[in-house]
Formats: sequence, structure tokens, C-alpha cells
Amino acid sequence: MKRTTYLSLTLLALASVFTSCTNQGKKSNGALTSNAAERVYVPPGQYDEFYGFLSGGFSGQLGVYGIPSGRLLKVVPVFSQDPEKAYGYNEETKPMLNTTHGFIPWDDTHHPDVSQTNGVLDGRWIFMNANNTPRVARIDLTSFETAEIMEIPNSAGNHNSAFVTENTEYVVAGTRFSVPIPQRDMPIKDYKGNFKASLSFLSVDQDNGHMDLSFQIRLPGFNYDLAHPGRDKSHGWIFITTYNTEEAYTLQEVNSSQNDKDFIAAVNWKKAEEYIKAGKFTTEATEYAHNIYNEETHTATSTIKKEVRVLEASELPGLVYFLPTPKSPHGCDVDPTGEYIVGNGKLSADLTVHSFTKMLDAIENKKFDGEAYGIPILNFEDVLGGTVKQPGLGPLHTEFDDKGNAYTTFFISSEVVKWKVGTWEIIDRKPTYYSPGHLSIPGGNSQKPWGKYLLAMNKITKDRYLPTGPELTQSAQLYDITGDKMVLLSDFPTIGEPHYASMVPAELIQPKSRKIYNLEENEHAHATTKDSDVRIERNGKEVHVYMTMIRSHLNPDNIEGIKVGDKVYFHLTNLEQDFDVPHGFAVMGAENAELLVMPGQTETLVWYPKKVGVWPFYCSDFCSALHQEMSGYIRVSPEDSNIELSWGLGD
Ligand code: RUQ
Ligand code: CUA
Repeated sequence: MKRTTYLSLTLLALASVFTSCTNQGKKSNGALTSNAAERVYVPPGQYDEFYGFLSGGFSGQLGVYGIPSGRLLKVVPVFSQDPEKAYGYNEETKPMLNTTHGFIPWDDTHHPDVSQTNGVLDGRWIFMNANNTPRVARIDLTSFETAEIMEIPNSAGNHNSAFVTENTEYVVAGTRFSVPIPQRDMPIKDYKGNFKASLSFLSVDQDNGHMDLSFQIRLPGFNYDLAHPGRDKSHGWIFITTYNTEEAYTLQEVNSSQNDKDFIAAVNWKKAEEYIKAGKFTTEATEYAHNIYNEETHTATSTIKKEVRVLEASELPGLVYFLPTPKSPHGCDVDPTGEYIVGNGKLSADLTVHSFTKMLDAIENKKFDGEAYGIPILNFEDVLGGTVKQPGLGPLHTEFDDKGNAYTTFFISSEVVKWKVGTWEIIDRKPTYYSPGHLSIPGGNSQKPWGKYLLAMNKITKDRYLPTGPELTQSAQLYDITGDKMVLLSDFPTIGEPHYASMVPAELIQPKSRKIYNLEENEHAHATTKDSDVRIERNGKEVHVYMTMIRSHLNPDNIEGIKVGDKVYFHLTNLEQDFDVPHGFAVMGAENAELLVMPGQTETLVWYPKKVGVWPFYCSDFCSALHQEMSGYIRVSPEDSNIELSWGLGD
């Protein structure tokens, strides 16, 4: 234990040495070549070449940026409520944030992953994980809205998620924390052998993207950190880093760093499908929410599902193998050919690369080195494909270009290192400011990388921007990787803490981008698609206001007969059918903020009138020259008043 403590102290000390080095280096540094500014400059009125989807980390959102400019285009609320677009506040989208733990409006998201066809990014959907209360979301890349959220049962710390297979057959999600499964009351010290992990396979309907929890694989109680599906020759497998194979449950910093090697778990999901077909699963009772937003009714529903099919890894031969990998590996990355699996051992001096071909051979010839909970451990030397010697300190993640190169981030030595796949030689290294986590290359985790840019996402910002008090924005850095040497082009601030990002050529998404919702297709239960349908209905204390919005009035704009103690539903339909003409809606004293209604869309805000008076409401989005006129009044009378319900627009 002493030695390990010493090791972490050394790493810490090194970290500060390196940080201060790079800090100083930066002041005089000529990292920017003279034409770097030109290479990220997108002239007014022109478009970026790529979309960058950067996870919002602890903000629970997804940031959409233009690359190379770094311009922020949109923040998509996913596992969050959004005071810009009313997601999670309006009645239509509240069900999206429902779970079996109740309404969870804030989560921690790390890994956006774009759908693929034949191992190439296709720009249909982006999937993303919620770490804390395990969920997987699907964001539709025509509307750029969260379209679906699936809660993951039997999981805890859904960090190892969401990873998309080559034809988007599955989105795979594993547990970072092992827990009692099923959950029960038991002493923490009995962790070893009793806590378990699960790997969930969510199938995806290729027509509409709908997810279904197809099955789970039950695994030993290690920590499963990151994963990548095999591709091309290794299609049908998924590779997952583990740490804490010690099964420590306290002071993990030390106790989880004892073993010389942890594992990369190689899971054969084609085999899993065979076992499912052959009925080798057990159906377990559990509970999880499945939430879907319907684009016709503009309304989300939440359904609680009750069971899941489970495959027990220790009992099913050929399903899972362990590849020994030094030392507490974090990222697990597969090269574009599918042959090499890179384990980024956080505490290892070298980068370990496994060979898929050798792995198959080792399996066939039973080159085993023992087993863990009934799962064969393959012999390290027999699966080793190569080693990148002393590339840097604290490797976290690796991506690939289209010329046979790999790029790895090093957190402690604060740099990106370029190396050659196959010869394992180091070609280039460039500092990052400071301490990068993930990096991203467009298509860099698929069969087809577009090796033009590399984005490093840094954990520490320090002095890169004007200070903003104790809380600083996070920072991304863009490199040109078209030459032998990487060239730093720019810094740009990001929201939350991006872990992974996915970058996609704009041409795959831009032509399909939705402009409006067609009024004729609006099937919202409370839509008002023409002015003659404007009305107010009272049902006891419940009042429904069917209101329309168009430049530049709200209809009705005078309402009387509302009483203290009512519950008023404002159903707003935006009658516009032009691109980029949303209207907002705000009414004084509303507890749940405002609405922002897209052309042709209907949204609902609930308002509890608590005080007698005449209260204004208005459009909160500057929509026209007479936007300031787009307003009205609602009269609230005492609870026992007998003022008749009435409404109007002019005379
Ligand atoms: S992780 S910064 Cu959350 Cu993907 Cu490595
Ligand atoms: Cu409508 Cu401002």
C-alpha cells in the first residue's frame, strides 16, 4: 500500500511540474503559426465544415459547435431543464425527465456517439449517457431535440456509455460502479463477490430510432469505465476497460491501484444474440422508465417497463474474455481497421495495444492465464499487439486519422501525442492547455475518419481566458492534423465539462435540418390551428386556454373570469409557417418560467393565479417590429366571485 501511495504522490508532483512548465512555455510560445487564424476563420454568412457535438458534462446538456470556428450554435437540453427552450418545464417535455426515482432534472453526461451505417457516421441520431441516474438519450439530428430517454435498470454510474455499434444495431451501456443486483440492504464490506455489474444492449429501430432494452449481460463486480465496439473484422465484439479488479470499496485511490494489470473485457455480442435466441437467459423483474417525445403530438410520454432478459457471463462459454491490461486503464479505443484495441492505462508508463487476430487465436488455442469468476483470462503476451513506449504520463483517450496514425491525450503531462499504428513509434507531441481528457477527430472512432482536425478537450482552464470569478469555462483546443506535425489553431470555451465530442461533416446533417412543424400535421391534443378555434374551457377549477400566436398578437389578448385557486393551462400554438419565427410566452408569476414555441408547434404552460389583480402576459422572443405590442392581460378575481369567463381580441 505504501508503494502505491508513493506512486500517486510522484504522479501528483509530476503533474504540477508539467503544468507549470507548459504554463511558462505558453507565454513565449509560438504554437500559433501565422495563418492559424485564417484556418479557423469562417467569414460572415458562411458555414462551418463540421458540426461538433460536445457533451456538456455536469450540465447534462449537449453543446453544438461549428468546427473549425468554434462558434456555439445551440445548446440541446438532454438531462436538464432548459430556461431557453422550456424543455423539462413545459407540460409536453416534463415526462422526458421521469425515472423510477422520480423527476430528475439534472444529470451528468459524458459520451455523445453518432449513429453509424456500415461503420461510417451517418448523422441520423446522436446517443448520450446520463451517468448519475443511469439513462441513455437519443437526440434527433433533424430537429436537434431530445427525442427519447431510456432509463437503465441494474446499473449505477452509467459512465461506460453510450457506444454505438457499426450499423447502430445497439447502443451499449455499462456500469462504472458495481452494486448489489437486485438492489438490497447489505453491508458495504461484503462487496467482494457480491456486488455485480451489467452491460446493457439497447436495440435501435432503424426506421424511427426507437430504443428497446434488448438484454443485459451480468458481469463480475469490477468498475467498467469505457468501451468501444469492434469494427470491420472485429464487428460483433465490444471491448471494455475495467479498473478496480481489486474490488475495493473504500479509499479506492489507493486500494484500486494494487493490481499490476486490470482487464479489457472482450464481449462477443453476436454470441450473446445466439444465447438469447437459444433461450439461455433469465427474465428478471425490475423497473425502468422509457420516455419518448412524439413529433406529431409534440408531447412526450413516460412508460414504466417491468422486466429485462439477463445473460450470466460466468455461465455462458465464449461470451466474455478478459485481456490483462496495465494499469487501471481508462479509454478503450479500437482503430479503424478493427484490429487494434488500445488500453490507456492511467498509471502505466507505456500504452498497451491488443491485437484482435491474436485474441481470436488465443481463444481458439485456449491460451489462458486463469479465470475470474468463471471468465477466462487470456495470456497477456499472447494477445499483445504492440506497445507504445513511454509516450507520456496519464494516458486517457485515443482517436485515429485516415492515414494510420493514432493520437492519445495525456492528462498529467498535458499533451497530445501522435503515434503510428503498427510500428508504435512516436511521431509528434504538442502541449495542450491544460490536462486534456478526451480528444475527437471527425469519424475518429469509426471505420472512416475525416483526418483534418483534432479537438482536445481540456479539464483545466486556468489562464486561457479573462477570469470570471472562481468558476471558469472549460476549454477546447483545435489542431490541424493534415501534416506530419500537429498545428494548434485555436482555443474556444465550452459549456459544462465536455468529456467526449463527436464531429460530423455538415453535409451529412445540414440538408435534413427541420425548419418548421407543419400546422396541418399538428396532432397535439390541445392544438389551436386556426383562430376560429381559440377558446377557453372551464372544468371545475381547471381552466384550459387555447391561444394562438402570430406576428404580432396573442389571441385572445384579454381574458376575464379567472379566479384565485384555479389551475390555468395555457396551450399556445404558433401559427407561423416561416423558418426562424418562434414566439415566446410569459405570464407574470408563472412558477415554471416561459415557453418558446416553434412555428407550427404547440406547447403548454401551467399557471397558478395566487393574487387578485390584472396581470400581463407577453411574447418573450423579439419576433417582429411590433414585438413589444405582442401582449395581453388576464384578470384574476377572488375565489368566490361570479365574473363570467370571457375572452377576446379587439372588438
Ligand atoms: S471520461 S475524460 Cu467521462 Cu470519457 Cu475520460
Ligand atoms: Cu412574438 Cu415577440
